[in-house]
Amino acid sequence: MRFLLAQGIETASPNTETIQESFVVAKRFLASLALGISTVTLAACGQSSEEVVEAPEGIEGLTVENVRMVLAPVEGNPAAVYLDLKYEGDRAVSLSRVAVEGAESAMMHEYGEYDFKVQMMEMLPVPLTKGTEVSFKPGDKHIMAMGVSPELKPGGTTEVTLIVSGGDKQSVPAKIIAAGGEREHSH
Ligand SMILES: [Cu+2]
Repeated sequence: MRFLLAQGIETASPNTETIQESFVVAKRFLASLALGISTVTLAACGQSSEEVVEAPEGIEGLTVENVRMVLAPVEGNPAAVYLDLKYEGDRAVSLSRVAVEGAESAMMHEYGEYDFKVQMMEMLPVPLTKGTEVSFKPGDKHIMAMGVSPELKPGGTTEVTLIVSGGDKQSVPAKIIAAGGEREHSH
């Protein structure tokens, strides 16, 4: 500060108050920088799979039934998972992510009109409030599982995990059904 204001006047005595002030400002600036960095880190953590693994098991008030995975006619193509869920929890949450054991990735899809055609699109998180009932069914909402392991065979079971806002999750067994066993998932 002194150097900027004094314009080369050598006689100006060091103003310790000003120096301390700038020091405080600098510290605040650093603190806000640090805050910015930690916010970014937290946001990144929200996306990590570690969080899913560490999240507590079970979502209070959530019932998931009739869970089945319909394999694609061609091995390795995406499979569709259907289920019926009911939420009776007091805390409003939203179903934001899904995972399917034996699949490299999974996402929630629904059909909607886009570009004058009815097609599949990624689904927004599903709000769950007390009394919510949602059916994931053929031609409607579904979970799409990509990179399905050939070890998942009709007649077997796998595990589907639903994850809500805040990281709570619930895993349920899913029956594996051959393509054509139920109306297929078309891509
Ligand atoms: Cu789909």
